[in-house]
Amino acid sequence: MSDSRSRRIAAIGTSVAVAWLALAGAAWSKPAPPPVYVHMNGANEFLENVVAVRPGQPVVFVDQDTGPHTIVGYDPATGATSKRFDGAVEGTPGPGHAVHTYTIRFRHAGLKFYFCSIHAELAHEPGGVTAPKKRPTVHGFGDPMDGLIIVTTDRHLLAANPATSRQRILPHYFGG
Ligand SMILES: [Cu+2]
Repeated sequence: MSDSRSRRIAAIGTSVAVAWLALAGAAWSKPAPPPVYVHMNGANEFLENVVAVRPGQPVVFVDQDTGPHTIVGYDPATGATSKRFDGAVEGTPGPGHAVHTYTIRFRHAGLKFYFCSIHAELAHEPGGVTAPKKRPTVHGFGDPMDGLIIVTTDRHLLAANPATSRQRILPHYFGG
């Protein structure tokens, strides 16, 4: 191969690479949706117990309690717990300390039910439905520690999230 020909091929290769990087850059620079945050403290509840997210959008569970919690997906129709949606977070001493978080994303639209297995337990109910109940030994306000993530592209549902779900740390929600 002549020198000029290999230079030409190298030049073509370079411009293809530049074009590819420009395209890839455009794809990368498309802003990813910010996470939706769900907070926990000593009240043993998920503060934003129903939130909507887009497919692929991260849901970040933030433990601002001094104690640990788990986040376990389940199917109300079968009572089966999820192997993939199965998180755990440690507590934190309080403001100014690191918080532990658990992040999950869902690829497809749907309803993702979950509960904290430390503070709630699944119970079979009439009609074949399984639902979390507060563990009798646990402090709380009578409600089980559970929640629902609606995975959707519906902008009305997405706009209905509570304001606190846009904030990673809630300054006044530590302890409880
Ligand atoms: Cu809990």
